[in-house]
Amino acid sequence: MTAATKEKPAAADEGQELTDGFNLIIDALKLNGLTTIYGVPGIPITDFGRMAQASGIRVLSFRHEQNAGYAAAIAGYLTKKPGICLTVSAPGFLNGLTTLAHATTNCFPMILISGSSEREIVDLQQGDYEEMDQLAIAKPLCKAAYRVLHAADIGIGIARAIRSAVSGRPGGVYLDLPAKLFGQVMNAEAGRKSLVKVIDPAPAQIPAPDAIKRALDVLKSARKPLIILGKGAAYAQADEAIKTFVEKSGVPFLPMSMAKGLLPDLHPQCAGAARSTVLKDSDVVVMIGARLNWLLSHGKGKTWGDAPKKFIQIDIEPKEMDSNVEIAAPVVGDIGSCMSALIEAMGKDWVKAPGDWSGAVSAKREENVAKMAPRLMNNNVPMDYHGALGVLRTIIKERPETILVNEGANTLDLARGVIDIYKPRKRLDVGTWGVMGIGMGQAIAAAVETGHKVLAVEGDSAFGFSGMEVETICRYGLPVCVVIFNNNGIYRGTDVNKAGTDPATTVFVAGARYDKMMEAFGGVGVNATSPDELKRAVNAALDSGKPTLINAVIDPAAGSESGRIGNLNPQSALKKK
Ligand code: OXT
Ligand code: ADP
Ligand code: MG
Repeated sequence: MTAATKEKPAAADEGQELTDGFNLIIDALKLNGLTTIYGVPGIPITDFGRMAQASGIRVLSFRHEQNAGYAAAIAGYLTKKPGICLTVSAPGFLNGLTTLAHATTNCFPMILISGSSEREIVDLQQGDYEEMDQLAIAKPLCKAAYRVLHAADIGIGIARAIRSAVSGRPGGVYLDLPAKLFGQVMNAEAGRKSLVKVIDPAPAQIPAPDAIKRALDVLKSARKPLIILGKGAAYAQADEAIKTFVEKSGVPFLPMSMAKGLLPDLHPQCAGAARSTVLKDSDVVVMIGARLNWLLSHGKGKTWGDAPKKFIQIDIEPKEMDSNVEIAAPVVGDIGSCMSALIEAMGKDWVKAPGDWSGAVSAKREENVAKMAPRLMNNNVPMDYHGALGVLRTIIKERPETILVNEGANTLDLARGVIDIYKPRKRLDVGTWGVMGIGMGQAIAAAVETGHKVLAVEGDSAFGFSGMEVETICRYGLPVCVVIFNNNGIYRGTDVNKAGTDPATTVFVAGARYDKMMEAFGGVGVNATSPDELKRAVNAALDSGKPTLINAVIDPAAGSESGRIGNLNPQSALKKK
């Protein structure tokens, strides 16, 4: 029996100061510095949201839990504190669940807190309001899942959730709060004592000296070394140490999508524009907070060429080692500690990467940059991707503090290459799953958590997954400029249904005016048909900070199927022409 069930009924002990589940949850969150909640209200958490707001917690109310969840997940990534998403039971919970799984897959710390129906009724399947065994459903999709049944356990429950989310490899945690818990009353002093402030929630994990020595021995043997920076490195916020390691080693580095800007894309060692070459020709690869998953062709095959490769992998998760190929030098620890240990062990006399290799990488990079340059200057009407992105690239160069959110297929893949990023954690996107729908949630959280202006570059399909949140952006007056690359469809707007009945599966209403959506809620809407118009509209939006949506009219024939990952798209050999 816990303390709560031992408590005398409130009325029996007149004069004692009381607290309840509502207040204890709020106090526990605040005690741990969790002062922003993303969610959707309703039974049984409506009053909780009101009370949290009244207590000074910022409670951002969304139009759909999935968008609130994506906001919470990216808030976790940006702050290293678990982002909190709050939902109602069954359907609200399920709407949030995709994002909990997404957070876990991407190694972002997040806590999904859902109200739930009464255990006794749920377990007997007697048909409660929004009945569902949420804890059981959440478990396989997240890093940890807990339920709190007694008010006196709220402090411990929230502490466990926080520690589980941020320690080791970060991930998503589910916290189940049955409706009855909120109203449970207990002695206020006992309640205060039951709260837990989590000390050192993500303890440093120091790498073993042997592992450091092994890694440097392998690196020393390299003739064509390469560093790959992943979003785990960006998450770690060890920016200076990473920069020192990269520069001291002199090794070319390739940033994964969300690691762009950890060191500027225009850094002389950046190999982003020579991707194929460095993957193929390198002989030793240092992975820093990046996994050898599909985005890196699992570390093998054509992408990696025929030459033998040795991998050094730096990661907080020991099980990541050898997940796809042999890791010659595993270094397990947090990236900050690993970088410091490596830098120290390199000493003063470390010999930089061979100049002929660095020179070859630079030459390839310059060649690719030069090839792309004229395409970015085109002023075609209707716009193609490069013409439109050329404008946005210059704007981000002039405003490097701006956070770029990016989703779509062509809109994603081309923007990733074209728009240089200059500072850490300024590029947010679809992540490990390539999921559409992160756009507005990420844009909102980025603005809320950082105070910086946000430019969301969205495919018209991608935007559709979270588009209703433009109302949320307007309601909170957030400095978000959404640019929709409107090519009338998924990948292209030119597909035809050969049966001649309904529209083809990948096309949308032609010539749609998404800008009107923003106007409907009091924001600024602009229809941009040329790069010049686009440039003017984005600059005005970022100057004013007013919620703005620009419908950028893109040639419907400009894109390609699945963007840069068409190779993953199975095609029927029996397809009728
Ligand atoms: O070295 P080489 O020669 O190879 O050249 C490379 C670089 O060196 C060079 N480069 C440069 N050159 C010059 N200058 C600069 N600065 C420069 N930088 C780089 O350029 C090339 C390419 O470089 P890159 O990009 O680094 O390399 P590459 O080879 O592409 O990298 C491989 C990958 C795998 C790492 C990379 O491609 C990647 O990260 N890809 C992620 C892809 C992804 O996640 N896509 C999203 C999913 S697609 C699909 O699933 C979609 N759906 C289905 C769906 C989804 N996803 N989710 C849900 C919930 N439901 C359904 C849908 C519905 S997309 C989609 C909507 C699409 O329609 P939209 O309207 O939204 O979008 P549009 O397509 O615009 O219409
Ligand atoms: P990307 O998609 O950019 O390649 P991934 O999400 O695949 O990046 O990989 C991120 C990796 O970073 C994960 O394996 C995760 O365990 C690791 N990671 C996250 N945070 C840290 C940290 N603080 N220290 C070390 N490794 C970390
Ligand atoms: Mg499109």
